[in-house]
Amino acid sequence: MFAAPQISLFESLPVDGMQDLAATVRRAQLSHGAWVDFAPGWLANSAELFARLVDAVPWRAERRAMYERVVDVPRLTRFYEEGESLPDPLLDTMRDALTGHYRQELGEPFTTAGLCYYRDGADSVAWHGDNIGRSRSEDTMVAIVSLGDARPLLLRPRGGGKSIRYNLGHGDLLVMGGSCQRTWEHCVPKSSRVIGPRISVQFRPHNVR
Ligand SMILES: O=C(O)CCC(=O)C(=O)O
Repeated sequence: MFAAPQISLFESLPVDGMQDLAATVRRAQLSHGAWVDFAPGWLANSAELFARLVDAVPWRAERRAMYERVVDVPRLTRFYEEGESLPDPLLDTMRDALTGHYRQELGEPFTTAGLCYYRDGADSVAWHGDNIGRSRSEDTMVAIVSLGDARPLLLRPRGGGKSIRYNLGHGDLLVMGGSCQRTWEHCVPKSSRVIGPRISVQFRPHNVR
């Protein structure tokens, strides 16, 4: 007699609100040994985490020198160093899930969490690579989980070239890997449209920033 395979209802549900990465993430190979993994909607119920982080994180407004003037950095930030307590236990769970999936390929765990709060379309980050520390000379990974309203994250080859665009929001996961921080740049441009706030959570390994 034919016996239908028994599939537990729970096997198809996300663990801790996160989809199984092995089943959902899709990789795009870029030039020069860079790649991007994308898992739309990786984190379910991301609006709840967004609301908790808005209140729990001691957001900082930074200023930086630019063309002989000191200007406001157009977003709020908070960087959590290795070993520092994260402001919400779900961030630990997310970091550990990412380490679980990528550790073999990355060769080490994700250890830090950088949080950026884009209050509206006027907040942004300019073209850059995360190439402070080992990422200046070594391949590595930076994993971004996006919460709140969607904003485009653009990538282009360093030195110029056609850009590619990911619309990141609502629990989407994007991982930049390989040589991406050295050979490509990324940015979140300003927008004149009415856009609600967004939080970006970036997990990085030791001495990558
Ligand atoms: O907002 C994002 O997701 C990108 C953040 C970023 O590139 C950075 O802080 O270095």
